Amino acid sequence: NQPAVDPAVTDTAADIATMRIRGAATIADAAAAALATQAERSTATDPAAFERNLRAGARELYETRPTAVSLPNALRYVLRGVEGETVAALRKSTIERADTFRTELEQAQSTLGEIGANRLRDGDVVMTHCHSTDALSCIEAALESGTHIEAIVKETRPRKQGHITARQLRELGVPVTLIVDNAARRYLDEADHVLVGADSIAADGSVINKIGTSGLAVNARERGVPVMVAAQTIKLHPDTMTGHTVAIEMRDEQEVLSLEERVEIESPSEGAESRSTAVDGNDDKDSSQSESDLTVENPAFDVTPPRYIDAIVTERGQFPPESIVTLMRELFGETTAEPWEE
Ligand code: RUB
Repeated sequence: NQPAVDPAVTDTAADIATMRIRGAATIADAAAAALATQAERSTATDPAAFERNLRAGARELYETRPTAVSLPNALRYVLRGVEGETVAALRKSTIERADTFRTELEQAQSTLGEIGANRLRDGDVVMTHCHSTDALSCIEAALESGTHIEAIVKETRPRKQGHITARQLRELGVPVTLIVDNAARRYLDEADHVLVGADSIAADGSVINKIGTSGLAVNARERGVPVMVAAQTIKLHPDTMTGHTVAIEMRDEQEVLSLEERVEIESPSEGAESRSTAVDGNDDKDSSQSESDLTVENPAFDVTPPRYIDAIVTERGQFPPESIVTLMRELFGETTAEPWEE
């Protein structure tokens, strides 16, 4: 009667869902680590129960956020390498496979960084959007080879991941100009590159990344600034080879509009009393919220068509977006049933 999913895995899933763990590569790393923990701590006494529990853990992780394909790709990689006749052998292979995944992930990011750094010249100004560890790896590699880089960092509403980017770039000694998203077009005149990461890349070369990426890419094209996407191959979305589209995550409206702000828009005359009860969350207004004609939409990602992207930089080299499908076929081949559904 042991719980199917270890509490540590449930905690990781909650951290991913609430974005304490965020960013496609970091999510993939955490998911692989969680599967290793599930294997380590499993009290299953027979191989079938062990595998059932592992699959249940993978499913719980899979269901957290829908857009970054690095998450299912990580789960697939680990689960497909699990082998053995006994619980001990299954445990060992799961832990080894998760370790290999995490090591390769780190290696891929640093190789990608060196490849991406070749596109950056001494004195270049790079405009960033959101926070991408793959994109930062390119800047870090450029700095290591003595190239001076400056950055214009977009704040990235609603969650301001640009602040994480600004902090990490400052730690690397990069001069940073932080701007609100709406100032991007104006500052593109001062940029030599737009550099972003990806949550998923589709077979046609479309890039799915933080909301606002597509508008930035269109403006960059109009201004003649090349757009470079830094993305390890675990960001390639195998389902898109068979015509599936990538699900775009819709997040909580309160990331955009707090309960207090909603009250101010809907009933500005009600004053402080209604504001404080709304913040407490136990005002009657809460229940009427669903009937309100004030709708907030909060998509977390958007799709940038391949024609606005100059290069996709991976650990396997850089590609024009239209040719990424060749690499995808080589790496993923035919898609089969998901291991957590078996
Ligand atoms: C993060 C985001 C990042 C990609 C790539 O969105 O869009 O650009 O995940 O990041 P969120 P990395 O903050 O909603 O997770 O290069 O680190 O994988």
